Amino acid sequence: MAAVGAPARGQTNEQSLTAAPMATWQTDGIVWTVAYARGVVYVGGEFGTVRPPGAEPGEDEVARENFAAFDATTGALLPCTHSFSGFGNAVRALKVSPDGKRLYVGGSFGEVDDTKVYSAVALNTADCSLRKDFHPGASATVRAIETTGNTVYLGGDFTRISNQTRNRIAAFTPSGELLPFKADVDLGVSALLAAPDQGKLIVGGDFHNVNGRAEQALVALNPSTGATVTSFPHWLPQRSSVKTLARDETNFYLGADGKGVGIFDGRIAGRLSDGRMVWKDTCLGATQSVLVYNGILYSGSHAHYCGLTPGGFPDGPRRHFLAQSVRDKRILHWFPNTNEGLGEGVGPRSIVMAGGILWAGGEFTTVNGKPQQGLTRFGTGGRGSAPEAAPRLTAKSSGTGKVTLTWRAAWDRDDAELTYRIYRDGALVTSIKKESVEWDRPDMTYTDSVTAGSRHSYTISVSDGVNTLPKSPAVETTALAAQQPAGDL
Ligand SMILES: [Ca+2]
Repeated sequence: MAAVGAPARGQTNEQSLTAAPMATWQTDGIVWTVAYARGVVYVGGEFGTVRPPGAEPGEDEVARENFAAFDATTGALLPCTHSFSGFGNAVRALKVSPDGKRLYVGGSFGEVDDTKVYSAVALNTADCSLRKDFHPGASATVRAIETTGNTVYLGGDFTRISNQTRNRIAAFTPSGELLPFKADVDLGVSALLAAPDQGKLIVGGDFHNVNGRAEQALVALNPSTGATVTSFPHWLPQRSSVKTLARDETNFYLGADGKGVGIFDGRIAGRLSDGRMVWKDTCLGATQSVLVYNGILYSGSHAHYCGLTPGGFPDGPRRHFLAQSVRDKRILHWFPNTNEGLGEGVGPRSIVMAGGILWAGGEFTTVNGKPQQGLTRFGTGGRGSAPEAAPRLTAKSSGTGKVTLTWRAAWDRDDAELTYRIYRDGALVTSIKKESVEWDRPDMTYTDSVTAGSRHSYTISVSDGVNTLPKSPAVETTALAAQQPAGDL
């Protein structure tokens, strides 16, 4: 079906995600973070209720205070619930331990149910119970969590945690004891990525200085001591911050959010081993979340200009999801979309792969133009997304017994190549394949041969191979009659 995952447009990959959203519960507010463990998707944010797929705001709502859990496959709401309240009333970060047994929760809150806590706790995924041992107590918002088997890193805006000074980053044992790890970061930490195999903890955020040295929004620290291991000079301009980090075996990937002129909003791939840049795209439209899956870098952003990136698009409408080849940053043919929605209006905030299904949470209130708030998901299989913008035919005789039909190519969210079928008086006369994208819909033409002077009715349909749009309204025309040779009287 879709070309996502293929090395180039036009080739297919059965494992590709479609751009057709699966039925998903909704929230009545912003989703900041999504995480996956053992068949369950956990969702955190700023909301008070969730409601079933298709329900309008206020309809069939179920109370869930800033935290909810769903079956990753069926999408069903699960009974796992805790109420996160107080302070900023927000869950901003969720992270599952490598063994899937613990879910770490960070944000800005002062209570979980009736327990006083300060902006970071842990749950047991087996029974959703609140752990009694992990209560670090942060002085301000926790925005990022990362965990290896034996260390839990918290990043955010805090300057004190567990009654000790820690400037915006701290490390704990899984049972909540503060570790000696210490780094001085001058502004907020938004993203953490552990690479213990490389002796690194990669840190992203709004900062300009780490451990007394200029470091713009990105630095790699020693995972035990917090000492600076790798700097990334000139990777990011002053007004860009790193919002999100992900990795595969050899590379790490960041997504950036810039403000003002001359900023960087796109994604960078770097080598974990030596910190060398592998590629950088220059799309504009801030990136909020990235993940790597089967050789594809998925991102949530509001990209509106990707003109200098292979497969990219000229300045225009905002596209809130992208899929790129991890090898060469090429933008692949997968274009589901959301609107901007609530809050800052940036669309998706967080994406996670959950058993082969991509879950996305954010500020949006529509997906592919239809009402759907806060959450959505995309899987493999099914029928995929139907072509958009059904073509309309124009028919004109172009010579004796000739009728030339013209139309503009349609486009499809998860298929580059579409098939156009032309019907004359209800009978198929030709079938033409053509690649298109939303921003490049070529004019197409077909010349039919008929009896000179005859009149015919034409229609066109477009198909992605699975979904076929209804035939267009008919257009009628009369082919020119045989011309009299000049002077033949
Ligand atoms: Ca399709």
